[in-house]
Amino acid sequence: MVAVTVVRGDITEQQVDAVVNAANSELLGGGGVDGAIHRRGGPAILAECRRLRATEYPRGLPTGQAVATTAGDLPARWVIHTVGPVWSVRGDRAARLAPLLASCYRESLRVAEELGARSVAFPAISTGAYRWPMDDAARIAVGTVREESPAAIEEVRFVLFDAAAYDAFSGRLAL
Ligand code: AR6
Repeated sequence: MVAVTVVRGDITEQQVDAVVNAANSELLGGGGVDGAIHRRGGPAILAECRRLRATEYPRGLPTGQAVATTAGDLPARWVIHTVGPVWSVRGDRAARLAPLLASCYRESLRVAEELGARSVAFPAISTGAYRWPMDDAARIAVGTVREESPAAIEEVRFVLFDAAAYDAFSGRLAL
């Protein structure tokens, strides 16, 4: 069974096989986690993202899907890019989008397994620029990882940047 852990810290510093990037469909960088990963990982990541856009994803990576590149200069071996849904204040719309957030975790783990990764670090996808409420994001993230991690994945580490995120994820994990 997968060991799920929660740490407070920076995703770019994690010594795991794969780190997950909270990207956007363009795959060409941005702020938050995405900015930090490209800054610390160096130009090799962007070069592979550009190749992916020119080949497999000319219209961008759809929300809820995941794709891997090199991790460049990061301690990890791979970066798995996924695109979370943007939160909607309309309750019915948010309910329709929640499966896409679960899909980010499921698809990232599927890609990780295909690569041969055994340890994967996730940020709190969609909880920054995309404004998903932290408690609900933690519920979806922890539930999906616990129930749907492939057998070959030994460790999933949630890496939370601030105290509120850490509290939400560790509280959910304790349930
Ligand atoms: N390590 C771990 N967590 C971090 C780090 C870090 N270095 N930096 C920020 N966080 P966000 P999203 C937290 O905005 O909501 C980008 O511009 C942050 O506090 O990175 O999925 C992309 O290009 C928050 O809790 O991702 C997209 O356009 C969480 O990581 C868009 O933002 C996610 O925040 C994606 O938005």
